[in-house]
Amino acid sequence: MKKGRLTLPIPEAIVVKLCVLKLVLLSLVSIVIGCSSSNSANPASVLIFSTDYGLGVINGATNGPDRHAADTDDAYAVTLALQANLDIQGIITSFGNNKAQPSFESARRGLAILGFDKDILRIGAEGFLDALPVRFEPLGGEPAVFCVNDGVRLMRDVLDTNASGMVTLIALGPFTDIACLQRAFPDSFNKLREIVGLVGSRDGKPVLQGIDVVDFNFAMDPTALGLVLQQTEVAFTAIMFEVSQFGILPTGVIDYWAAGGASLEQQFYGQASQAHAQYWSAIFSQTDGQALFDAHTIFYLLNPQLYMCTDNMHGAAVVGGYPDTSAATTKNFFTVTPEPVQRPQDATVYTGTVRGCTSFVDPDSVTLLEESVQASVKRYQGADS
Ligand SMILES: [Ca+2]
Repeated sequence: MKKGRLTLPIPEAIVVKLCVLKLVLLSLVSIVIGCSSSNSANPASVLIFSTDYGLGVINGATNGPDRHAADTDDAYAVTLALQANLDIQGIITSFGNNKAQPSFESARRGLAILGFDKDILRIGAEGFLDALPVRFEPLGGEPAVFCVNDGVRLMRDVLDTNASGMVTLIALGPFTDIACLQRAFPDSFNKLREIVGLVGSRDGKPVLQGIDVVDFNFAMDPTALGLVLQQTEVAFTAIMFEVSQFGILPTGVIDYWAAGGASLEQQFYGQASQAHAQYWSAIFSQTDGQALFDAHTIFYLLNPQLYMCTDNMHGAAVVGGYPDTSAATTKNFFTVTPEPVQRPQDATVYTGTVRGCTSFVDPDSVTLLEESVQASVKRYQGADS
């Protein structure tokens, strides 16, 4: 049974996200080696990030209304990909951890300090699909679908200029733009090699350190996830809560970086990570620092052998109401199970087949993830170096 439901003095604080459950407090400040890109399952692949990047955004979390800082884990997924010299051709920022525009600015800053200045940042969805029931009269080749934006168009262009099966889409935020891509440009969408998303749990009701939390990337736009789930052309790997809850960027490292660290890059990433880490540490007493959960997607891409994954699992997105990020009131649940589960009658249910990753093969992999993230904050050297 679940126990210890979060009761905090401010109502919005109940909105918490999938996060870490590492019981061992890490205080080492040592800089350690990262994982080698030679472990990559497909080092030649092209990446697109769909992300609610929030590094350094210190207020307006959860798409605006919450006063606290935005999550910073998306940034560490990107630094892991840069460290491995993966070919990133699109970074689409959406609502989620914050609004889409601040998310874009956050990503621009986070990449600029690393010396990454490719023109691949675009603004994506400002809100969940059902909130924007606008359609257009057809215009030539333009789709009549309401959701298309600069981010979706860049995703289409990247897919259209690369060979089929070359592009992997890393889903780190609400699935709104991904669902839009599938709706508006299905031929482009179907060229995807794979979607690797930070989403899903076995029972759809994750509990972290005794606190009920929500599957944030699903909860922000349940219908969008459902639409992506039910399509059958593109493989979908879900890095699930059961494993993504592990791994942390310790407060000791963040504070060391913020005080100057070993480089200007570390200093910025430390300073930009402090506010959310402090918010997080105040809620989850068994950990101290920033949860790394989005970073798991790239760590998985680079080190698939470290994850326990099962093909052909049954995904079911139960959508019983509007998007709701409160674990206490939500009627939306995304389950990934070896066998089909009972579906409620009073909800829309989207189903599909996914590869579900639920644990590490070795507990030491958590440490390797943490070390890799810490080592990844450094000046970008370019994909050809
Ligand atoms: Ca995210």
